[in-house]
Amino acid sequence: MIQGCENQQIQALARRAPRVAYRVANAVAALAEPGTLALFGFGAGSARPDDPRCVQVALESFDAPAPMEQWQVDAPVDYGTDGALRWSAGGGWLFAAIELDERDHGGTTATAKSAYEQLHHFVAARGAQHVLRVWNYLGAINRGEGDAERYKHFCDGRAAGMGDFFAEGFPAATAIGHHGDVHRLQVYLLACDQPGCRVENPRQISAWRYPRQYGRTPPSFARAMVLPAQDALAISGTAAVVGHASAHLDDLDAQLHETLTNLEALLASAGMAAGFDTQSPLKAYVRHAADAAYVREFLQHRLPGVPVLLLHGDICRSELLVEIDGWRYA
Ligand code: 3EB
Repeated sequence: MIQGCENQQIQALARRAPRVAYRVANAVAALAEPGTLALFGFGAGSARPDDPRCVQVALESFDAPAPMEQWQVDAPVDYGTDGALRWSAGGGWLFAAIELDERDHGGTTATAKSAYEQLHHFVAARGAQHVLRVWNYLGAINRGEGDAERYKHFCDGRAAGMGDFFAEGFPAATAIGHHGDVHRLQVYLLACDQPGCRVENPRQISAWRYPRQYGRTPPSFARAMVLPAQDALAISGTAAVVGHASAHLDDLDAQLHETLTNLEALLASAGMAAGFDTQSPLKAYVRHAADAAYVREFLQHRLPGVPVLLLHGDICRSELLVEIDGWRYA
């Protein structure tokens, strides 16, 4: 039994976790494969077929050719659009994505609020109401000092747009700064008709309890989420944060070690065996392009065989150089 999930009823027909893989493939062919729930391209040059299941993430990949990320479920998939939302659904799973331009909504806070309102109203009207995992990409995330930083405005708007939808607990999440059009906010999520189980990291203060120095509105996310069948852990963006403090300023190698220690602590907290494997894809967000080769070598050495997608992105605290998120299958 996974620690902290003792009260969760494991349903006889618990939903098997979507399979997540990185691959270099033809996008149209990948979309035609059975059960494709979502397909992600990375960077401005990535192909983006006009299909609601496709997202062109505004983060450049350090690999050429850039792999795509594909999510697949064991069921037929429906898909469509609903206003600014694009969605797909199958086998109890729901994918929803929204992209907004801050100039249309009156700034960073209002845009994040609108994105979250639209997503939560859409999800609330569907069978799959349990939002397990959210990804957020915004431009110039560290622009502005202190409370004026764009990330802080994003946190305000996200919390306002969520309302009480996450009163029982936040989803796992990632929030990263992209280098594309600064006005563009991208948010996408994975929801299910069955609940997951939130996991926190005993080495870290829960983000929603961060002290005031990190902003007016603490970040609204759980450190990880066990999926309904307890067959996978969705891991939030994880960096060299210990307690509430950023550790190892200006030391990439030490931040990487601390991040891996945090990832292992999360696996232990979820009651999972240690380590990552060839089935458990991770993403590493690297602030400085010049650090990409070091991060790649470090992870190849420490996590041999683990699929890692290296992306150029800014971590939401300006002193953090790298962040890792991803999936660990049981
Ligand atoms: C941290 O541990 C690093 O605002 O959704 C990680 C994952 C971080 C998600 C978010 C922020 C978010 O506080 C930052």
